[in-house]
Amino acid sequence: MAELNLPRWLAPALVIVLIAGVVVASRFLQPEEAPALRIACTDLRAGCRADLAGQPVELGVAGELKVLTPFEVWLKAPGAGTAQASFTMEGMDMGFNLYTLKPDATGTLRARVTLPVCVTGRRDWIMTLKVDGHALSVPFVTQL
Ligand SMILES: [Cu+2]
Repeated sequence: MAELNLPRWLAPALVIVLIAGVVVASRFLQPEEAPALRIACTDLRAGCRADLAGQPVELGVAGELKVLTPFEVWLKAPGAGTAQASFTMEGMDMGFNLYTLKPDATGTLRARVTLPVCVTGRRDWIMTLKVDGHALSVPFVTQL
């Protein structure tokens, strides 16, 4: 069996190249996201304006903000590509939920959402809207 006569530095160099490759690849696979911009919206049903990455957007809900009752999330974000909504509670994972907003005839992005009941009885939610990689979060409280 022929013995490979490789230079001593080759193995460590390959390890370094491999690590660098993994680091670069993970950046592309999981791009670092800026933390969601938290906005206050006193009445989501009336709608609110916000600034998302320098672009003015309008958002709100239509229907009753109640758990187990479908309501609609709407977003007016001119020029936006993809938008998704998800719902959590502060310090509490409320299970996987992700809604893709689809444009209606006028270009308003909409999704029909149904929230689950919180096992602890809490009603304080945080809606996070992701628009083209920028996130906006809006706390709200569901009705009884
Ligand atoms: Cu909860």
